[in-house]
Amino acid sequence: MAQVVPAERDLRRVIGDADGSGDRALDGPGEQELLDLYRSLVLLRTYDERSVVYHRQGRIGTYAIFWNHEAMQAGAVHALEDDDWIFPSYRESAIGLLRGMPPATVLSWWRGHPVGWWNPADYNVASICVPIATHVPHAAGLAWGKKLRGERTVAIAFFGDGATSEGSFHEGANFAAVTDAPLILFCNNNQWAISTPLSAQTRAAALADKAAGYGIPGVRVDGTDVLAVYEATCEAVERARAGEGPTFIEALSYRAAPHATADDPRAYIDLERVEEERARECVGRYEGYLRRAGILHDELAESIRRDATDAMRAGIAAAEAEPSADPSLVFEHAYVDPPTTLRSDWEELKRILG
Ligand SMILES: Cc1ncc(C[n+]2csc(CCOP(=O)(O)OP(=O)(O)O)c2C)c(N)n1
Ligand SMILES: [Mg+2]
Repeated sequence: MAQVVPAERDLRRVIGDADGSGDRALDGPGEQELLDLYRSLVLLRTYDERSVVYHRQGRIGTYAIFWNHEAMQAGAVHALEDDDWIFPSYRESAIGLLRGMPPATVLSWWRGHPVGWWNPADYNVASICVPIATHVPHAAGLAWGKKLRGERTVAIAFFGDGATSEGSFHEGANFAAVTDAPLILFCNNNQWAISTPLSAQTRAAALADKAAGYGIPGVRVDGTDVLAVYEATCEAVERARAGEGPTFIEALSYRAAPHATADDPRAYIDLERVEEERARECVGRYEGYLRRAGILHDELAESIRRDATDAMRAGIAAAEAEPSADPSLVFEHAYVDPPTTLRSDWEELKRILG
């Protein structure tokens, strides 16, 4: 049984300040792996920034922005093997790109087109979960199942600070704990659930302290430090593969962009705090670390950015080249006997579409 204590107050860090003080070297990854991690960060950042533009141009629908969450996503995924399962929320919509999913697929999802719904088994990436926390029990069940079959696969579920107040989170966490399921509960604590601040969400001093209630370890990391996230997730993966059960990771940041393209946070957020967070955003922090270590230089950074931009250009072109979806799909497959209102809605839509 793992020793369970309240989570550390100090956030784990590997990347130091801009002057390099506090930089730490990691044992595991070599230069190539460190650059691969940078490539992933840039790909996610480019995906996110382009998506906001595509939304403003009317080319995708409402979009959940993940600007400055890239370090949590890339850091955690790089600690996994390809057989391991990822359960994303809407905030991690593009995480499949790190498993080779084409940008066109995720863009199609945000366009509401059926080709955006991939087969989870193709990438070991579950469907994007929009209801808060309902994927936590799914991830716990998958992880337990893998364990029962004697496989070494682990699963990771990403969710927000707000999700820790949901019943599904508690059920999933408890279930995973009592079955010693190889699960990583990864909490993106950006301190906001749309306009609800963390202070109105919980009386816990730290979200990671909730882990003690399930008898599992809770770890706190700086969510904008991709290497701290990577290191903490590697340790959680190791525990899970060793049969020691789940770990709760709280990655702390401050949401520096609107919740989604339909949100205007100026009405509720601390704008000064947003500016501070933007000044220490995660891609720039890691870029500084790599430059100080002599691993990254202008030309290489430029070519990595260009590759990501090209991938996005090709992605939106491919998504827009898809033939329009059949609108009847919206009405099918939910009911054996559709209610009369649904039938009349469909008749009306057909009339409008001519
Ligand atoms: C079960 C459920 N209740 C309410 C909502 C509406 N909703 C969408 S996003 C959101 C905030 C979630 O915040 P958090 O868990 O912190 O994740 P973040 O968006 O900050 O990544 C809410 C309440 C929902 N999607 N599902
Ligand atoms: Mg949140």
